[in-house]
Amino acid sequence: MAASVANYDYIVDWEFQTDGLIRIKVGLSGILMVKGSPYVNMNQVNQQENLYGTLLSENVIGIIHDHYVTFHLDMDVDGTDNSFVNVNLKREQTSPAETPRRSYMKAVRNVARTEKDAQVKFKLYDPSEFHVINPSKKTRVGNPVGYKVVPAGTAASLLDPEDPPQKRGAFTNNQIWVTPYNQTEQWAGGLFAYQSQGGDTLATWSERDRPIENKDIVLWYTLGFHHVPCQEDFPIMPTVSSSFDLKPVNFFENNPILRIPPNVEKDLPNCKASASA
Ligand SMILES: *[C@@H]1O[C@H](CO)[C@@H](O)[C@H](O)[C@H]1NC(C)=O
Ligand SMILES: [Cu+2]
Repeated sequence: MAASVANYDYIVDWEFQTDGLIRIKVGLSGILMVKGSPYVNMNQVNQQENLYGTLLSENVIGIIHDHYVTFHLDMDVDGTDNSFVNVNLKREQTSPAETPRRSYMKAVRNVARTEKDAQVKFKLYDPSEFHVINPSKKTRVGNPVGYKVVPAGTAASLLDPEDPPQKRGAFTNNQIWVTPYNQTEQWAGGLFAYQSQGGDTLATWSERDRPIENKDIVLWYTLGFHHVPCQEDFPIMPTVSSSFDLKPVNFFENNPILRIPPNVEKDLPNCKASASA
């Protein structure tokens, strides 16, 4: 799907792979937001002066900004009643003289009971996996079936939380949120985003801290991009892309692509130029 939103085009691809992985890709292209400037060359700009952007061409500055795309993922893993599990990786310290090793790793599973347990900010040095499981469906060896959200490149807002645009866009305050399914809570920015003072956003809904364990839940994932424009972005931008994955985690009994027949030419869509001639 391609959505034209103001000066940008957002290309959203959903790839359904044979191993059960779903890759969601977002590509940004379009025309930069620019401001006019008296400058025609950087040698006119005083060292002390901040342009809040980049001089892209004579008298044209591309301003620094960011982009957020929030996904409303109405997860139903093997049924509607699911739980969100933060699988937190921790360092385990060994005792002195026990072993030459000093440390190893363990995974601590925290099942989110209410909405506030599922407000997630990403931290490289306190890593987690983010699983959506069906607690009442188990594999042969007894693991709950699940799918995990696997983040890739993303960005978090630098604005002051009380800044009006940030209150309006408060759904970017966390990268992951989980809410109980509610038909009227469909758009992260609320129903009237342009007039909003932040009273009807994902952030205000989540503050109600409703129960989300073993319920019909919605996982919200926000993909962000900071954009410091450069000359190559002008006058029209080459595509900037990022993605995230939904990946099976103990959903299948073993690797699901084993023993599936290989693709042969007759199975593939016929896209040859000669076919349409
Ligand atoms: C559903 O969402 C609307 C809008 O946020 C809210 O007024 C209502 O209380 C919610 N219902 C439940 C059961 O949480
Ligand atoms: Cu941009």
